[in-house]
Amino acid sequence: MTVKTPNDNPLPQAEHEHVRTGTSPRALKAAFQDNLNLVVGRPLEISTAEDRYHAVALSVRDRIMQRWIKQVERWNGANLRQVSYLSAEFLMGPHLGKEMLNLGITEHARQAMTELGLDLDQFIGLEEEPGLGNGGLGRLAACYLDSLATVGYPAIGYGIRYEFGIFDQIIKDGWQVEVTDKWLRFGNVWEIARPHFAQVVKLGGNSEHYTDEHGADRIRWVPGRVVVGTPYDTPILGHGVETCALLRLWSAEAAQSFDFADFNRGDYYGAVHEKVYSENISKVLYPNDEQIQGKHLRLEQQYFFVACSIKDMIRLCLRRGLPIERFNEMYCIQLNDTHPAIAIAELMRQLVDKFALPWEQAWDITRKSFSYTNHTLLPEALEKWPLPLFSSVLPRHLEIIYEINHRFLDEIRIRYPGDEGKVERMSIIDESGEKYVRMANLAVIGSHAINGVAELHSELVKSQLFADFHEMAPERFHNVTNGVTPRRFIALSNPGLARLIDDKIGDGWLTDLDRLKGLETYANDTGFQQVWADVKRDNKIRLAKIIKHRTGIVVDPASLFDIQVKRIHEYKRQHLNVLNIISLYQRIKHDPKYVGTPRTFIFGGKAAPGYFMAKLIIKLINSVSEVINHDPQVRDMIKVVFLPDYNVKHAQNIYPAADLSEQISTAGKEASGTGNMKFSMNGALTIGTLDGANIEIREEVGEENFFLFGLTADQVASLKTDGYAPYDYYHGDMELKQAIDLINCGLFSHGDTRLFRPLTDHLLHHDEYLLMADYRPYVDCQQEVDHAYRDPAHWTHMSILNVARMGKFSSDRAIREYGKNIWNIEPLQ
Ligand code: NBG
Repeated sequence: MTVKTPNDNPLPQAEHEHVRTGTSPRALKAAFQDNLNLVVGRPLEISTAEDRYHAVALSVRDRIMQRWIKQVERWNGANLRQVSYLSAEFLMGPHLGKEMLNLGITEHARQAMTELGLDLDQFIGLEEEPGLGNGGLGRLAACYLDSLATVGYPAIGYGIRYEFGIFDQIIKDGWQVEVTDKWLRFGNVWEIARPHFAQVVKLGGNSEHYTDEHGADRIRWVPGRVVVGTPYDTPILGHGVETCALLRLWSAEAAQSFDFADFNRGDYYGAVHEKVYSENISKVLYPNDEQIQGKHLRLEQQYFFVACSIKDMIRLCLRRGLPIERFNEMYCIQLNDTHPAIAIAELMRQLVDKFALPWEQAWDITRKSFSYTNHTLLPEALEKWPLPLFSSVLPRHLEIIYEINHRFLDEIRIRYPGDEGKVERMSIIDESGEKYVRMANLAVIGSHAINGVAELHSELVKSQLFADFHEMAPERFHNVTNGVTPRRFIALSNPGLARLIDDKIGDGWLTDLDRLKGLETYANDTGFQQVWADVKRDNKIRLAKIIKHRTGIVVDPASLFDIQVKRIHEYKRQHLNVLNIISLYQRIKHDPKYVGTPRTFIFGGKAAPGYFMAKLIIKLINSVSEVINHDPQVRDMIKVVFLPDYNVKHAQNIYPAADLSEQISTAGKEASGTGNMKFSMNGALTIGTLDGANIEIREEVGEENFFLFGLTADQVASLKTDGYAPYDYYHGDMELKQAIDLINCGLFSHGDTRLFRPLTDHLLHHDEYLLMADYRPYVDCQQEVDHAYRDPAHWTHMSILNVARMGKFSSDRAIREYGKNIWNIEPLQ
């Protein structure tokens, strides 16, 4: 078994039996009963399932805390450089199952529950999803914490404890409806509040000059108001090790002193208002894919968590006895996209205003501390703040940014005399129209290392997005291809597959994913192929039940499960998938003798609440689903399912059941993708473009084991410059024309010919993401998939090879690359 049983550990018997920390079934049973009675305060007989979940979770938490305590001692002992991973999002997924897996106690816990007549899996299923992220970026941060802990780098993930995470999605009449996510409703057993480490954060106001006690001219920030950030800590245990990472999330509260002042003046309601206003800062996660430019609260949110985190680092640095001048020896601060980029100005403010370091020295410390990961090239996703808004929230930071910019642009003018175009492009301040602060430029200028998240993306970062910066300092640009944790996405999600792999190549692969290579030898072994296919079939049966339960749709587990789950966005092209489905539908309708591979098309994903087109795509999927699933002539050949509320918890049932993974973004638009890795690790084959990490996945698994189609990033670019005419494709391809016409004639909208017009009109006249151009190659490639699936032995062979060759995509590899190339740090022993 992968899951090392605690009996493998050379622990004295007494430790296995200890109620708070022991890992034997007996100890776990006693712990559960203790926690249920003494902490939850309920007798077993009348306790609810939630009570019992709490008792199990508390028992697991005790065992993590025991390891965490040792970890703190280790950190404090050694003068180690520590990673501070600053991220506005951490999409952790439910903890219980994963923590038990990493502790290696799942089977013992299950036995303990069974002896009490209880079902462990029911409790695992009950946990609320802590949805503190939108999608890939937040989930990546969570995978990286798991790997930081497993590899053994000292690390803290700093973020925001949103009261409301990503909304829950329900589907009404085919439309997405957003419901607030109340993940904290029943409390959160995994976190511990640390009010004694709370930090005060200033906002608004102005800056002023003053003379200090040595007669020097100094500047200070006189805030308009202050809020308090309280940290909530969740230790994240690594797999099969004793090391943990820490997730420290800040929650905003009103500053007491302000309240009292108002109370004394008798302004009770004013004080309450202030409290509510302050708490709003960490109230809700903002969606991505939506313009955030004008959102005052979002800027406050970003600054809030960054200021708390930088102060926390300074506190720890000084506590360790290091002078502030050595801050960068203790910390490498990773900016997960530009959301926390204001940290650069904040550290400068602390060093210059508070610690009175000379500017040059402060800048040197700052640049040595920071590195920045870019996660997107989409221009609309690049953060910039209108100057008036910025200066109203962060007046002192704006001055600091001006100073950084002024010095930087002087350098540019010396290096490139007369090139004012360059100066304009590289400036932190966008002055082309209304003035903005460009956070990406600040991040690049203030970091010693900048990286993209897949090879192609990193190349485009260098050649397009930051071409001027790259030309000036190429050595600062890196690539670290994303990775995902195989603990959650293989072992926990797909225990059947994990067991099968263990049986063949032994354990150890979960923390050394390259060992999966050992499976290659068996790719042609018919016996092995059979058990491999059995595991897949069982997973499909499991998903079919979930689909039935959640949508009422009955699907055939023997059909090809063709799955596209991810955020809904035009560049990800869920509607290209739909066009293929409609064409297939047409073909079956028109040809009574049609033979093809029966397929179940499964979609899942949320659309940003303000993103009209994405919401219309969801409606289209559901409308097509309704018509096709009810048509007796086709419904045995194709089914279309939209699974609502795609999140980490649901994803764990989806990846293992996929035969085909849809990764069909317009080349050059998907920075990396990580779902593509999770599917492939679970034995799905990919149909995809040469985009993001698809390219590297294809390189690894072999081009013969990957269904490739579509324009390359270069071809996309030249087609656009040469003048792209989507209409020509429509007229040149009968099937495409029919598919679009069918949508427009109201077949999928009860005769409403206008409903989907915004979508089809956009495709015919603009088609920014080149669906029309990629339609034919995509549809043809889907035909190849059809043929391939009809040879089960060969399909399984390809599936095995996909898994066997996924070693590169472990987040452990990615984290080691960061450690070596960007952070220059050593793991704890
Ligand atoms: C996303 C990209 C994905 C990538 C993840 C993680 C943002 C801004 N970017 O392609 O779209 O896999 O980041 O790097 O969410």
